[in-house]
Amino acid sequence: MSRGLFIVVEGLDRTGKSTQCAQLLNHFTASGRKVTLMKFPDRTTNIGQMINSYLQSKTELNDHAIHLLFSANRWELSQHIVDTLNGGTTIIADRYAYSGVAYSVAKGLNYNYCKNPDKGLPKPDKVFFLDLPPLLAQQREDYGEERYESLEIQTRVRSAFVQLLQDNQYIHKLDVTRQSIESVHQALKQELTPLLESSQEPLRHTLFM
Ligand code: FDM
Ligand code: MG
Repeated sequence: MSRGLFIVVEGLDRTGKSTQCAQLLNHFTASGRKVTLMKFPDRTTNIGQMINSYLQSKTELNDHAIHLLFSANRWELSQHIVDTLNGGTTIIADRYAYSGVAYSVAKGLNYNYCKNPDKGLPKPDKVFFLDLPPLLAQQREDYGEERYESLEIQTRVRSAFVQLLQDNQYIHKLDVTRQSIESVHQALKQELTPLLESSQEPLRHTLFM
């Protein structure tokens, strides 16, 4: 049995990540592939509940402390990720360590410092960055409810993502400006085709950014 694929969808808030993850889930399910969705932060764990409370501005936390909690939230699920993939199930993740770096750098934390806690996590087979100008994302529904959802912060988050894209050429940027849900879905599927057709190398814990 071949292992599942680990696919990550990244981007600013309100760029269509969750919609595209759901579309991919439906597509893979319909084509008979075992597939599951993950979302980071996973707000259901104890650590996730602390993160949730912070994002809803119910609690305050030191910038470094919350950075490490986001990473810890990935580490607490890392063995589950490995087992799921080795069990033949594909994972589609709505955000991962790249958001971890981009949002903390946007607050002023050091770029290299931010990358460190996530080193060694399971490495995705494919990372997409859905790119939309922050001004256009801001005009979308439900914007502005949580911490970080302001034009000023999102603009800085995007700059940090641009740096990540430069340093990690394997991240695939997709400009979703003026693109329909369906056309973005088609582009993602097309980009995934070669991966789906080849057999996967054994999984290693090797995330380096
Ligand atoms: N976020 C997300 C971080 O700051 N660090 C992280 O490691 C992750 C995974 O949390 F503003 C931020 C990004 C976003 C918020 O994400 C919650 P959703 O996707 O909007 O729920
Ligand atoms: Mg959000």
